[in-house]
Amino acid sequence: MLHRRTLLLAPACLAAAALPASVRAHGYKIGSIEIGHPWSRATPPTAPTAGGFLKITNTGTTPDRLVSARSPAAKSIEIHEMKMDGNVMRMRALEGGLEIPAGATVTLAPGGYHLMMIGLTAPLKDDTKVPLTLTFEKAGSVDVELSVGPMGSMPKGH
Ligand SMILES: [Cu+2]
Repeated sequence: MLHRRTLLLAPACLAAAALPASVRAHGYKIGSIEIGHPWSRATPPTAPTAGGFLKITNTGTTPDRLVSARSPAAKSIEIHEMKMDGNVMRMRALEGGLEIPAGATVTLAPGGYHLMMIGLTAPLKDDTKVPLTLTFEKAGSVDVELSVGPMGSMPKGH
């Protein structure tokens, strides 16, 4: 009887062991839109802004558009583009949002497109999560969490 009980428990243990892996993958989905690994960086105590980075994939057959983002961690969030203007790097807000073409992945990363969290309510701390709501023109709104990494952290390749 004892042996049998052990066997019955095993699948539950396996399921529990598998859970952290899916949490680590850190992805979200709404309609045809998939959000991969949203992240940010810890900020110094007086920093007024922070960047938000993620991958957005449109698995559908029509284009969609990231139109807005909000978070309790910031007064407002703008969608920014970074571009070389001569030899000066400039940021500008994308007023109409960011288009996600059908079948494409758009990456928001340091040095390119990013979310600009403006008016932080508190400094972002390493190894915490920041709630974020993304709104797409067609797919609607999805709640995600930004994983906060160490100050100045960069994705591989930078
Ligand atoms: Cu910016």
